[in-house]
Amino acid sequence: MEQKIKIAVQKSGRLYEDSIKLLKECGIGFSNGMNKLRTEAQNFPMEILFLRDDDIPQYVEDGVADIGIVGENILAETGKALNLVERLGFGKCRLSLAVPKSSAYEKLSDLNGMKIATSYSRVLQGYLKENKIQGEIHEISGSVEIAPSIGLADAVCDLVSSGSTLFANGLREVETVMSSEAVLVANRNLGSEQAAILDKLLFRMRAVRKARSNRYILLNAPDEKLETICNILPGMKSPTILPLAEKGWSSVHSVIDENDFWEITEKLKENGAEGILVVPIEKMII
Ligand code: PRT
Ligand code: ZN
Repeated sequence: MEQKIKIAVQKSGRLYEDSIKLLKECGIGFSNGMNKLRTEAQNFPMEILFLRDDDIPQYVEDGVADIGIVGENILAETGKALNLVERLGFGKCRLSLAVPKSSAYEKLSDLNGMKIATSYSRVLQGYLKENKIQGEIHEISGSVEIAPSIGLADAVCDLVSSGSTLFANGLREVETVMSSEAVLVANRNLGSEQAAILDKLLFRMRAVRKARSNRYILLNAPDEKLETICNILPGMKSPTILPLAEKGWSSVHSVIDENDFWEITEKLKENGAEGILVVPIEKMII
């Protein structure tokens, strides 16, 4: 029988859509109808298991799944022995400490003696120990943000992305305990066939992610400005230069990082570039 890799992804929730989108952009076709617990890819040796995020590290450690997509916060909290294969750039958030707005909190040592409510007691315990703080941890499984207002705790340690939940509950974010994003994890003892499939998957994931953060740029430039313009453009190797029908002008093509987009296009314009076009890239193999 053909060997497959089993990947565990979140069944529903904040990581679900981006996980599915990433697999689909890797060219992996599968149906993921409601309430399905597992499905087989049609054109890639992969079986997809849909699970609660909290259970994913355990399943991967036990080898029920070979690999999984999970938040670093969950990985750290479950403390399972897994390989972190790749950061995936979505599901970004931070695990932070927050206190009521009225609190006199100024510095970390003010946490000494405080009751802190959290669902992340392992991570918090490590953080307090590292910083030599004696805090009292109250493990609760949900709605951590209401703990101070009902008198259950003096502070909370919870996940934050926009910060609006903390704000709505009259809390002030004071320290970041850890930053987190979705990561691809793998069992430490993958079979050689699964390891080879994982390599293929990684190759595709990197091509997809690289393409997402890059743009293809085309512009026209007078020939006497070509050298300056080529120096502004990073390019994969060097820009492509094609002569235009109009004498003394060339078309220049290159790839730029999305983050440098405005800076680069401004410089290009200042240096005589015209007709600048920027287009998305679907896949990028380098
Ligand atoms: O059902 P299952 O157990 O699988 O899902 P879940 O409900 O436990 O997790 P889910 O879907 O809420 O989150 C999955 C993962 O998404 C987390 O483990 C994080 O890695 C990541 N993530 C990214 C977040 C957030 N951003 C986030 N904002 N997880 C939770 N939140 C919470 C936050 O704690 C706050 O209460 O969302 C609320 C809104 O955040 P603000 O700061 O934008 O107001
Ligand atoms: Zn969960």
